[in-house]
Amino acid sequence: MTASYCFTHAITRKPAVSITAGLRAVDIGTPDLARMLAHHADYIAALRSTGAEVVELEALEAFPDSVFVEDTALCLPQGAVVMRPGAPSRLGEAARMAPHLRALYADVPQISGPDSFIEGGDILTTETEILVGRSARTNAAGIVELTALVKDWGHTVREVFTPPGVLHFKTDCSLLDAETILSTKRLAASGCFDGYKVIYTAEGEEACANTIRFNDLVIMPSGFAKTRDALDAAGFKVLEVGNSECAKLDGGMSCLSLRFTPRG
Ligand code: CIR
Repeated sequence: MTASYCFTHAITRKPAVSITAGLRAVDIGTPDLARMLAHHADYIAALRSTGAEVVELEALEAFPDSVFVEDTALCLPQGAVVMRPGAPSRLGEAARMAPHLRALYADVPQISGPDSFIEGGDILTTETEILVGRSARTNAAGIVELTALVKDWGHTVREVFTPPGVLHFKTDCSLLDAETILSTKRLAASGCFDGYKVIYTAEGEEACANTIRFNDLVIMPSGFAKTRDALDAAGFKVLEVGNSECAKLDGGMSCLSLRFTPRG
């Protein structure tokens, strides 16, 4: 059973021209749309190379950050939960994703409490657990609601914490296989991965913690040679994709897709 990283489907959304107005913690430059589109095409090709079906959605100009589709839903085999993003400019993205999930899933509940906020970037799903990091975007009410919605779906929801100053829980970690997590030292220090095997990002390469295990590949941002070599040495099949433009908006590999195997 490797449902946590073997997938038949992914959904992506084309970057909008308005991406230059995307949210960022620190302004380190305006993203170059042409370069971002080229990286995005490489990313989709990587997903498809594993045999998965990739649904490419049209750009949404009204939502500058809408390329980061991961934040709009949590997809499990039993159903997909539509999130309620905590960033006000992103709240409407979730409703734009819901019909595409309903086309593939029979069960698509949504987080609906007016005070509940939760973004997919704060959720790491393993074979048995759904770890949800409280953050500036995800609050306790959102986690309580999610817990109730997925209670019969076979995973335990565990609330964890996103380090201060870090956008999302998964900014600092990713699942590599059923028992192995790639993590920054600052995140793992909280003990949230006790019981899992942890591979640490190399010193100074914390920015590559957000990778994805997608079928046989670990897809990671290019430019982090020491961590890449460590993953390689650990036996993972690593593929690097350029991420310089999304990184200007605090986006990494997981943010760019929803990955799932719908059960119907
Ligand atoms: C944001 O601040 O919401 C976007 N600029 C980046 C979202 C990245 N998403 C993710 O890590 N799941």
